[in-house]
Formats: sequence, structure tokens, C-alpha cells
Amino acid sequence: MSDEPTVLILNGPNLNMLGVREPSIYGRDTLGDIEAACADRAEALDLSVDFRQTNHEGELVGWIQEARSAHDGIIINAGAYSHTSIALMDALQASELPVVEVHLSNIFRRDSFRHFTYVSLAADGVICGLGVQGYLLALEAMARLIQEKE
Ligand code: CA2
Repeated sequence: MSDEPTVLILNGPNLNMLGVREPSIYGRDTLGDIEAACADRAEALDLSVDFRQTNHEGELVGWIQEARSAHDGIIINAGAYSHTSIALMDALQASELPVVEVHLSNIFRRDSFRHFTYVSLAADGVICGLGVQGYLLALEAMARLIQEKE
């Protein structure tokens, strides 16, 4: 059995539509492409990844609660729930794990209701506007955050 640190990568509502609609905002990569890129980068960083997507807020909360005992860090693109969910913020804070928030688009260039995120109040760092590369940078940052915690 491997003793590599494991990182939970969570994706929220509508991100399963990536590559299918709105390529001008979110690019042409599918969520499957992002998962494959994360798996490659994680291998180079000696991390293992558990990559998931759901359209349901409660499922995200449940996965975050389970991560406390099963994972070493959380990377999260909570989609629109980022801007609305106190429940997600509470769960992330209670996990006591390192958290990096990612957004594909530059949320500060978009509608003002996207400028605030509850998730960022529970995150060690936030990356936005860099598309798929944001997930890979989040993995790099997570490798260091986990090392520092050990
Ligand atoms: O930029 C991001 O990654 C977002 O988290 C994406 C969310 C949006 O609500 C956030 O403000 C920023 C939306 C995800 C919806 O993704 C779609 C992809 C293709 C087609 C339709 C929606």
C-alpha cells in the first residue's frame, strides 16, 4: 500500500458541463481532461488524487466531512456554491485540512455577485482565471502545504 498523501479534488454544480457549453468562458477542456491532467501532475508530485464532481451541495458537505479522516488536503472548485454556501465554508473549516480554492474563470472580471466567495474564508489560498492550469498550480501549492503540516 502507498503512503503518498491523498488530495481530494472537489468540483461543484454544472462543472460536468465543461467542454460542452460556454467554451468562451470556461475553455474547451472537459472535466475528464482536467482529471487526467491532475492525475499526471499529482504523480510527479508524489501525491495521489481522488477527483469528484456533484451537483448537490449536501453531497459536497458529506465528502468534506469524510475527508477529515481519509485525505490530507482539499482542492475545491465549488462552482456557484462558492458564492452562496455557508454550509460548505463551515465543513471546510471543521475539516482542519489544508484547502485551496480554484476557479477556472477570473471571478473578479465577471458579475459582482461572483467577487465574494464563502469558500475563500476557509481556504489557505485561492487561484482563479488560469483555466485548467489553476488546478495544477493548486496541486503544487497543496504539496507544500501538506509537507509543512507534517
Ligand atoms: O470559474 C469557475 O470555475 C466557476 O467556479 C464556475 C462556476 C461559476 O458559477 C463560478 O462563479 C466560477 C460555474 C460552473 C458552470 O460551468 C459550466 C460549464 C460549461 C457550461 C455551463 C456551465
